Amino acid sequence: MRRTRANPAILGGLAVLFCGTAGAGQRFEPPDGRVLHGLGQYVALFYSDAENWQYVSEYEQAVGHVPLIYAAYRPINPLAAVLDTTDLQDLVAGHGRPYHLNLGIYYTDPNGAIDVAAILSGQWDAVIADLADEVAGLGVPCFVRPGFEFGAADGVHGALSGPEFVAIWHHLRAVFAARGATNVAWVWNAVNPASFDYTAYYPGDEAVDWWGINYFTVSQMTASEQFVVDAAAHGKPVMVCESCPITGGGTTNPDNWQAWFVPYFQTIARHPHIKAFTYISDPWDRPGFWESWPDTRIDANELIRANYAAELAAPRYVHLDPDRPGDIDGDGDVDLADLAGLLSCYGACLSDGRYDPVCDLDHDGCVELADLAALLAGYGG
Ligand SMILES: [Ca+2]
Ligand SMILES: [Ca+2]
Repeated sequence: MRRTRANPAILGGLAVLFCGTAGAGQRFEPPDGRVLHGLGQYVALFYSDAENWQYVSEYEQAVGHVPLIYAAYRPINPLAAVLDTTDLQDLVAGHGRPYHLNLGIYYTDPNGAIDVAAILSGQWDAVIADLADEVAGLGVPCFVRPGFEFGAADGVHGALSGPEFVAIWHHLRAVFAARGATNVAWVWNAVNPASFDYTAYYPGDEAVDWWGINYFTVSQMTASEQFVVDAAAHGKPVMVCESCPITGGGTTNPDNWQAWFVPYFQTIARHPHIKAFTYISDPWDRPGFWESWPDTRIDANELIRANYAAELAAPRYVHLDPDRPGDIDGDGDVDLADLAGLLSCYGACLSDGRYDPVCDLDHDGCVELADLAALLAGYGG
């Protein structure tokens, strides 16, 4: 392996030549043509820890790949925070997988109310600072989505006005910045954005890294088209933050492959700037949980499982597989274009805007010689 002995300083120089091939967009944005594979969701109030990891294991076995991103939630309302037992460190480090986090941050108290004045006057800052410290200590990319599902009347944070939402957003960012939480991409996550003026809720291009959208029905995919198109106009990649079929029997009905999954993956393919998705593979109908929604576990029906696994076998999807090949651009081979892609983020770690999880082949938080060696080991393949 003659090439693996190359001097890192020389490689740094080469990286300048190839600058812009990968890692050149928003925080943790993969190269064009790649889509980050995510799974949801960890809800401590609904499942025991053991039950949750059973679902994760079953999903990974059914799909044949480990998702790169795993979704969880965290309240910052002091009245609700004491009820939440989600252990973020355990999520990313306790199961042999350094999952990247898709973290929904919610503001509501146990009665669904949000005390905006308390947030903006700093009364929640201790909780926010604790969360920022926790996130900073995780050592993995964290896609945080504060106040997710804002604006829409049926959204989790639908009670907030645009100015309130924006003010809280900037307040959170300031506390995170003060605590040195730099391993964060800020995701502006809407649901049903055609039902309200979402522009009134926009914190601004400088304060947002990704736009986010949730798809539970096909009509939501259709009605959210303008929002997705607008993201591209702002130069932002889009994450599908929460998604699964909640009509027609979920994944227990094989007809939902054509009815829901086909338009779902067509939507992702039609918009190349949709660069991440999180599929929620959950038994929603389990007694005591979200009983009116169906089972959406990907292995509930064999036809859906097989088709979903075949879709995710395409090289454009980015997994957390331990033996991930060095196909940085996701075109099915490992060649000079992939070497150029990796070199464009060579030397970058999590706090560096050039860091790209696609290039970090060994998932240790930095793009270094070990990643280059892994790429070269499969070069020409
Ligand atoms: Ca390639
Ligand atoms: Ca690495």
